[in-house]
Amino acid sequence: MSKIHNAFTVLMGIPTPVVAAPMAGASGGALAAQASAAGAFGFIGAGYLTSTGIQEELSIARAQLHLSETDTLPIGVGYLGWQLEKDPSSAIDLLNVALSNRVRAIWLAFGNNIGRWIEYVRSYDASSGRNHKTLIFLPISSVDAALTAIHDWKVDILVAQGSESGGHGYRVAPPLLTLVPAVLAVLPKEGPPLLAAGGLSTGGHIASLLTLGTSGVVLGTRFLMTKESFYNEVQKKMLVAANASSTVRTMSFDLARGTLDWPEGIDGRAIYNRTVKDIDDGVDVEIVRENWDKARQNGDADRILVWAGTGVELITEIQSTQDVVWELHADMMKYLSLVSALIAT
Ligand SMILES: Cc1cc2nc3c(=O)[nH]c(=O)nc-3n(C[C@H](O)[C@H](O)[C@H](O)COP(=O)(O)O)c2cc1C
Ligand SMILES: *[C@@H]1O[C@H](CO)[C@@H](O)[C@H](O)[C@H]1NC(C)=O
Ligand SMILES: CC(=O)N[C@H]1CO[C@H](CO)[C@@H](O)[C@@H]1O
Repeated sequence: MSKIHNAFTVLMGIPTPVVAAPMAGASGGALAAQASAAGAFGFIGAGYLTSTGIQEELSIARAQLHLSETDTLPIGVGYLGWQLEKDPSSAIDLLNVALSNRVRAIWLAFGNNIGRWIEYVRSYDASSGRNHKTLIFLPISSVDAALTAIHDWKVDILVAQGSESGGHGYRVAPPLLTLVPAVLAVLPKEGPPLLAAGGLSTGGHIASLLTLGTSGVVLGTRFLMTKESFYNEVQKKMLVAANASSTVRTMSFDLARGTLDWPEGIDGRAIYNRTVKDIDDGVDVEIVRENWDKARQNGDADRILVWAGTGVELITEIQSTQDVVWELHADMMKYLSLVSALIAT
């Protein structure tokens, strides 16, 4: 199999410049392990998990990858900054689970104090007897945020997250085709590698983002639509049926489920349904909350929460994670050769 050779794939030691995004409540050890086993790089979404829950997912990944207790784990763990910031002493426990498992990478997002967690990861790696570097992935949605990540925090991999993205992100994020060139214009020659996230579903998408100058891509929604994701049958059915007009950026579901500690300026892209309509129509939040909770127990598509990016329209089946990575790789290669064949000599 031919592979992609660039700063990102060389740094990670992988053939396919694709990352399966950390997805709170959706990506666990099986999804992460299968993505990495197929030649991409997978993340566990630690989001709302306890340290015991994170350890369970890491053990699943370790078993599926046939690795011993002391081997480096070729997957990452993604944390929500605001969850860590709720209780800094348990935050250390949450981070230590991943660090003591020697994961290859940690993803930090959506906090007011991200620099503090980056410093903690670096100090853990610097402790005596440890011979392991944990790569720091950081999503950004503006040039200002990119400059802080590059110069103040010296992150290892930068992720440009466009407004097309499923799940949480910055309400005022520009579309990817605007954000990526703007960030590339301020990116120093010596890195960090830049990845693109948001609305990407196909190998053609990946080829076009590589052509634009990124070193790889991050896909969430495409991996949500796999056998390994934690979404249930009703949610997966909704994803299969959804089109590009089905998603909206909203705070309705956070209001309904009571997750309101996100930093300023964040909302999330999800499939539009009655929960969104009720909030837009000014229905009392307590009533929306009760209805949402009932719907969640009954699997009622008219009100449940399904995060999804705009690229959801293009995917109409649930596949295994490995099949998704292989298909993306083969299609990406096909598009890249088509593009190079355009040049007349
Ligand atoms: C169900 C779901 C959960 C997500 N959870 C997280 C998370 O915990 N942390 C995070 O930084 N991003 C999270 N994201 C956003 C992803 O990191 C990524 O930026 C996004 O999925 C890319 O857009 P796409 O879904 O259109 O591929 C989530 C996305 C989805 C769809
Ligand atoms: C897209 O899906 C929405 C429901 O999510 C539906 O109302 C609309 O008709 C669909 N559009 C097309 C072109 O299929
Ligand atoms: C009011 C409204 O738009 N309801 C929609 C909620 O989502 C389901 C599943 O996608 C649709 O079938 C409803 O029409």
